[in-house]
Amino acid sequence: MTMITNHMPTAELQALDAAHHIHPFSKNGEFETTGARVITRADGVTLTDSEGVELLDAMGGLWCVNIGYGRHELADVAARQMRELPYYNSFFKTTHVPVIALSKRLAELAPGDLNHVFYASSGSEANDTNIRMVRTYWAELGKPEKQIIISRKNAYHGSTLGAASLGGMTAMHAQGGLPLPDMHHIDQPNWWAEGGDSDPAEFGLERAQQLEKAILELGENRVAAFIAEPVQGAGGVIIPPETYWPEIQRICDKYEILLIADEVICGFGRTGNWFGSQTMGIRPDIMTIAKGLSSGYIPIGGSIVSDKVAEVIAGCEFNHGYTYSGHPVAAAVALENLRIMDEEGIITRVAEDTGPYLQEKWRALADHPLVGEAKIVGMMGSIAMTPDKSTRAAFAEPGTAGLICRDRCFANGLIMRHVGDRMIISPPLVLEKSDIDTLIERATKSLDETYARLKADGVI
Ligand code: PXG
Repeated sequence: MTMITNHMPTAELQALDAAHHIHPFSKNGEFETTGARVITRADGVTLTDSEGVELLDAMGGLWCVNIGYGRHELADVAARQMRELPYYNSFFKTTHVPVIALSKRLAELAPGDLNHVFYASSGSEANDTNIRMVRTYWAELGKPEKQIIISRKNAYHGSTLGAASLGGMTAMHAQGGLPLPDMHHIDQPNWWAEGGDSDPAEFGLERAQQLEKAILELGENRVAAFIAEPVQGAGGVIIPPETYWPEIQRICDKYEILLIADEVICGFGRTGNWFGSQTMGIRPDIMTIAKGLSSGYIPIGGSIVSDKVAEVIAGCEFNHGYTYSGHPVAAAVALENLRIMDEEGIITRVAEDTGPYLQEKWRALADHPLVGEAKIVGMMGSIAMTPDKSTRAAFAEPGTAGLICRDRCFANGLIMRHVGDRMIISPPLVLEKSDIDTLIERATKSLDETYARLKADGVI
């Protein structure tokens, strides 16, 4: 058998990849002609590919490498834990030290009475847990008809059947017979794209009040929970108007609807606090966590649950769990990641130092002729590209500018993702000021080149 290594020619690796590997969210047939980029190593905020090209990773992998690449402490902890206790479960009245320690730490970090953790290996699985948990909660309270979960159009909550049903992505619902029953989606608070002539504050209120309308229409006795990200990530980093979240909280309180904050992206420092719920001033009953919990070094996710919900669930046998719920190696690595975040003051830097530095430079991108709005909270930002700033016009063919800009970014040594014609960043939180200068310089160059190309093509 041939050993496949980093030293093989790129074309050979690409051919093997195209022959045997099905990529997520991709048109896999294309890899036969174009070949996927082979990433071979990473350190700090920089990736290296098989051709030796270095890329500044302004997406932190997939919004997850919060402490940056190359932290050997995590590898050491994983190796130590694998030697001591590589696996055991917590199904049959057993537990282990890494899961005890991580749960205690998460209870300390999470706001309010969010003191209990149910583990999964990903955000999708954790959201599936949430669906079953909130429905079980109401059933245990004698209200089994409270089944409906309200979410938002264009939301992303994962790819399993349950999580993709919670999500509001039409392209996902179109495949595989989704959504599951008793899922309802209201509009997202995306003022830039959908606000028309309205004032952002009024628009935020209107979008939040859609929740109240939905509860009244569907029946208060039928609605179990509302789920949303504090700031929509994969939907395009949509930072809601300031009026939005207080109104949502008021409505959840008034109708006693459980509030699930999906913190898979916003959690663990991304918005300048441990959790996005703190930044947005909300009091969720459940928080979904994953990604930054381990900085992506190992798969782990979960649901942090309030005393109120946990007490009810504790009264029944909750018939739910994964082989890898609270996996000892994943728990130990996550705990080490949290130690590093805490001891190195990484979140304080996002809140008070490098965060504001990035924010100022990012917002200044709004002066570019192609950029309509440039928004950012903590270290998650987006810019909306438009053919006409004054009318907030969309491109005739959505994604025209986004695709060109994404490719220009790659060519200029920057990984910045596009969602339609929005460009988004979610870099490692350990970005230095010099990295931020490089990021902005490369982003500006890529925007200039995109603008020139759109002009040459007669699109603008
Ligand atoms: N909730 C949110 C808010 C997410 O962003 C999930 C749940 C699901 O997590 P898992 O671990 O099951 O993937 C996510 C994941 C993208 C992209 O291209 C975003 C995600 C995943 C893959 C791609 O923006 N977010």
